[in-house]
Amino acid sequence: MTKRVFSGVQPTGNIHIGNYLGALKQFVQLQEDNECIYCIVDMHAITLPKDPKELRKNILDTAALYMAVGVDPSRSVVFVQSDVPGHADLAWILMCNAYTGELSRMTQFKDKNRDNESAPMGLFSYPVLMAADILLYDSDIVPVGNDQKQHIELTRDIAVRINNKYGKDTFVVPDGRFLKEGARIMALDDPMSKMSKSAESALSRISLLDEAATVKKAIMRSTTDSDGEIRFDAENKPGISNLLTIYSAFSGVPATELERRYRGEGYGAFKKDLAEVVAESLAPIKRSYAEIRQSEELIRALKDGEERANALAEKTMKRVKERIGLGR
Ligand code: AQP
Repeated sequence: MTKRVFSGVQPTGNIHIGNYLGALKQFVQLQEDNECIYCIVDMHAITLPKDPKELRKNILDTAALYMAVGVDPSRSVVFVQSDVPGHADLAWILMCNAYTGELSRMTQFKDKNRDNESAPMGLFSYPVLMAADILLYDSDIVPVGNDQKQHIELTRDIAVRINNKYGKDTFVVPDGRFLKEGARIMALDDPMSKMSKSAESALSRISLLDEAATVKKAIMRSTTDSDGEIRFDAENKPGISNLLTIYSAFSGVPATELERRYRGEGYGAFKKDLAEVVAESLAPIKRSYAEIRQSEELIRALKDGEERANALAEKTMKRVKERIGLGR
């Protein structure tokens, strides 16, 4: 049975292989048999200050990257979040049904806020906006990386809470979809932290548009350990295990087979091959991105996506407002 799929990425620049392997790769696979809605979540990007010109450029860059990795706007709805007023509308309704206690427990808020009393309210409440993004489209499945597990749980909790109050079919209760491999790619220079767009060191990540030389530099300098054995052991050998995950995800060769292939080889040879595998996988994405980013088709696709997304969102908002008693 066809399912409704929703997901999004923030247009905060530097879309990296973690975003790709955890989320974007799933976007492409899922469009084969599902009705997919993929959003560039620009309203999430302003929870921390952003240069307006850069933000607008990043929105188009992100949309072009969606298409460059294989998201097809003639099959999937591809649009920009702020083009659909329903997201903010629904977020307010959900906020009135979310608890400050549960939001205070969100680890991403705790990580970014670090007890700062002048942290923007948006940084505190954005998980509710994310819940609105998902519930607005009656989504069944949300393909995301592991770092979003807590937010998906919150979305489910809020949906169930509102369904209990206003009728059980007010919202579809969605499920997260996390890949076995690639759901949590770690930083190359610190395999105990997840790879992130906003990390200060550029050597911590590989961005999808990086040149082959940059990819090689980041991989060759990545943190490993001193025992020299190429073996998957996330707990005791997080660096080499992360590299094995990346190698396996890009090449399709299971980690156990890679362990066998590289038995007795040094980390240097392994890293050199991995750099080639990653650079070769990124090359067609980069080529396709360069074409799409300049084409009129990009703007046309986003305009079409805006219309299709608004039509779906308006239907949900009408139902939800009726249930809650809003309007005349
Ligand atoms: N390291 C990761 N491994 C696997 N998946 C990841 N995702 C993020 N980092 C990893 C997944 O990518 C999708 C888009 O993420 P996002 O743009 O919404 O922001 P994020 O999760 O906050 O990602 P970043 O890269 O760490 O950004 P910043 O530094 O701006 O906070 C999501 O599905 C996410 O799970």
